[in-house]
Amino acid sequence: MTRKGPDADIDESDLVITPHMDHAAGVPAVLVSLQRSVEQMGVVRTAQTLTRLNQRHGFDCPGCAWPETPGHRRPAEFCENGAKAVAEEATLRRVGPEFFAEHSVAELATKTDFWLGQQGRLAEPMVLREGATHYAPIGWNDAYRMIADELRALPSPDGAVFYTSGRTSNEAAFLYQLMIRSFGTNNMPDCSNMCHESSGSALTESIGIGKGSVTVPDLEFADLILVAGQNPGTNHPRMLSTLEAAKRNGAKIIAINPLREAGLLRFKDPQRVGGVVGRGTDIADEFLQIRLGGDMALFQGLGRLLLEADDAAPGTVVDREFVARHCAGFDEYEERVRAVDLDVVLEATGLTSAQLHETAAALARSERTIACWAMGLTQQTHGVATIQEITNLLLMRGMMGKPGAGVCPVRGHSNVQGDRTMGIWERMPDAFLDALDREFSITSPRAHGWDTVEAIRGMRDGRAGVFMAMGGNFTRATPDTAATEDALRRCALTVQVSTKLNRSHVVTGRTALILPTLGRTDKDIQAGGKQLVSVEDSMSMVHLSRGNLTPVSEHLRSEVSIVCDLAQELLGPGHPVPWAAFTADYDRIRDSISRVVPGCENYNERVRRPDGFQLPHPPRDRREFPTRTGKANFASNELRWVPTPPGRLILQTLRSHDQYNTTIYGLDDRYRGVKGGRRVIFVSAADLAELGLTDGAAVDIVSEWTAADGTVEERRVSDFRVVEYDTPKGNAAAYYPETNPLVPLDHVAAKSNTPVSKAVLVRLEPTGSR
Ligand SMILES: Nc1nc2c(c(=O)[nH]1)N[C@H]1C(S)=C(S)[C@@H](COP(=O)(O)OP(=O)(O)OC[C@H]3O[C@@H](n4cnc5c(=O)[nH]c(N)nc54)[C@H](O)[C@@H]3O)O[C@H]1N2
Ligand SMILES: Nc1nc2c(c(=O)[nH]1)N[C@H]1C(S)=C(S)[C@@H](COP(=O)(O)OP(=O)(O)OC[C@H]3O[C@@H](n4cnc5c(=O)[nH]c(N)nc54)[C@H](O)[C@@H]3O)O[C@H]1N2
Ligand SMILES: [Mo]
Repeated sequence: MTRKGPDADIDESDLVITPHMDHAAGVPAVLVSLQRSVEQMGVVRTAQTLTRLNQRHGFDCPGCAWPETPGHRRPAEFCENGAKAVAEEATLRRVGPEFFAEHSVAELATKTDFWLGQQGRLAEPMVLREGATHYAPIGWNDAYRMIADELRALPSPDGAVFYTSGRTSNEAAFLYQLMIRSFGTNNMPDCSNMCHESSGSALTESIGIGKGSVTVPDLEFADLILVAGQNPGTNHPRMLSTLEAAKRNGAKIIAINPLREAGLLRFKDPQRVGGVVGRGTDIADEFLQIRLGGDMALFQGLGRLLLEADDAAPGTVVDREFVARHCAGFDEYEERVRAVDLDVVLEATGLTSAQLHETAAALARSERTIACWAMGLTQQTHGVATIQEITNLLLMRGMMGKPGAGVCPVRGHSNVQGDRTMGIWERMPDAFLDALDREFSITSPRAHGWDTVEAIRGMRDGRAGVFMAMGGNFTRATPDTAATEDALRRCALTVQVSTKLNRSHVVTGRTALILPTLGRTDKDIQAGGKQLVSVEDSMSMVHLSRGNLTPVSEHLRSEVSIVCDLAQELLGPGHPVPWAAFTADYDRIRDSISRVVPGCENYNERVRRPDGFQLPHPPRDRREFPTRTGKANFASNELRWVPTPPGRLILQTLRSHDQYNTTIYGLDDRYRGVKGGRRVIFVSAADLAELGLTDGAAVDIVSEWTAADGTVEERRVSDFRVVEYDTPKGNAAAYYPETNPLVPLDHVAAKSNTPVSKAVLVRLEPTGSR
């Protein structure tokens, strides 16, 4: 199917299913990059953007948070999906006042996420007044006044919710949290709550810092790399070049995933001759096709086998010196995993005993192990414990704070990690708030605020009246779509600072504002001249990003300027923060960051070095563990896994190859062989036979959730096509965000409160059978 123009919407009858592929990238990746870029931006802008993407004097890719290779960037330091992310942002299509005059909000609400996104860049500030059917233009100053008035009218600052997505620059994020805390609340949910919060919670308890401990050179030096719960071929394609380099250096790679994702099997690097004409590089040496939610059992089982291997040859497996010097809690951990029943592990994981023993042997042999993971581990009820178990394995082997070894949570949004560093968190530590207060002579609130799930509850229950989002698509990204939409509709005012049209603009409070902003690719000129922003990647490297495109509309404002102007309106002229000076010259913001944010000393100078600078990470740098015990903690967790009840399936909700979260780039999930549609559910042949369904059948997916009071709640999405697929029996997969209505708001991970998007209990009913 060729791609349709912006006016076409999805027609699911165009769906074509072909066998899924056994390799990622190759020549088609280059062709798709160019085709999508030219379609959206034309030839000139395509050349202007792709040559500067991820280059030292260019801009940081608005796609994923995978780092550039320090020192030796390649001429094309981007991937197919990075090119799509850029095309999507740098598109020449525009959504201006004429568009909103033509389409009522009610009509827009019937459109798919794909159609909404394809309309183009938001071009002017717009308001939806109470009772109105259409958005109308509004001046920037009037918009700021409207927000400030609504915020001040709240009974308490805690009646406001300020969301952040992960594309916001460090400078904008720092000022946004400063404005919010000056106003008086910590209600700062962010996309991270739905993403790597489980990694942050787990690692903070285990090693004292919630970030990864490795760099790209570490990965290239490792001799064993685990890639668990992650689909890098689609979501972090540049990681495949790193994995390929590691393989060339002799590393073994073990993939742990219910789906045999193409990028985990083989990579054909389109920038190398061998990748174009040759067979490419095999990525995974072992593929553990695990059952959904079985990872905790796997890691505990491996823990037991490693201890037994050490019994057989004492001192060869457990790094006794590291454990004695740097760790706490080993005895309790040891006692627990020795008692793990390996039959239960096999049942929970669906793996064979041979696979388990071979993996344990590889871990025991390895001198430099790295564990990488993403949403397959974090978005699970026991995600925090699972990540602690994988960390336990590394600690036992002393795989922390030495070259080629450590933990590697692979972040999502390009600056989600930086936003946290800059203070976007509902639970920022007091030391940070103290420094903020000292720098600006303000008094930040100390009571913790709401995360994403709590914010939805707060709005639903009438405890919040104003919702503001710095980017993202809260309506669609969050679980339990019906509950979230209802919650937002109860607000007096919803405000979206956005680049592109999405569903959060059409499911609104009684009054709604759209504030169009510059993106990463756009030139940002302020009173003090051309401005630069900075970002932090998944490996704690902080560097500059310089947009160079002429914005598609003169009405766009930078996120920094939006925050500063709103803050002045909201906080009044006598406020001690120099908002106007900050907008004029972002160096001034960075000067403040250097005094407030730990590790950012001398920020302006260091961020201008060729590859920027790396933030400190005590376990990585010095084998120091700033935990409560002052040591790396072996966590001891009761084994949990997710059995599939009879007649039911456990559903994971995941990304296709042609989307960025809620932004649908196109309808070609190429590697999985799904084209022309998105309403599909992948089910194993064994389950189809057992459930009496056939490939191609139309089904409703019904989720079942037992609430705290014992009642069973049902949620339903209709008319999904069954696709027979290679996934473990008892498991199924379908795309996010179409299946978000199925994820119960209260189904969250222990400790991190992350929605459990990868283990939804469902049954399938033939569509129309009710
Ligand atoms: N092109 C593109 N790039 C992106 C994004 C995008 O949407 N598009 N999103 C960005 C963001 S915000 C994020 S967070 C990342 C997401 O990156 P990923 O985490 O790779 O994204 P998902 O599509 O959710 O894929 C989850 C993977 O985990 C596997 N999995 C699911 N459940 C389990 C389980 O229980 N155990 C194991 N071992 N595996 C499991 C799935 O089969 C799938 O391969 O990507 C970022 N990059
Ligand atoms: N069921 C299910 N739900 C999930 C997930 C899942 O795997 N399954 N994944 C979760 C994860 S990992 C994440 S991170 C969240 C993502 O949640 P979000 O970050 O809220 O969602 P996005 O789809 O990335 O947001 C896209 C919108 O961001 C705006 N935007 C893009 N660039 C910029 C910019 O530079 N500035 C501003 N101001 N706006 C911009 C555009 O208007 C665009 O429409 O979703 C979560 N939800
Ligand atoms: Mo994410």
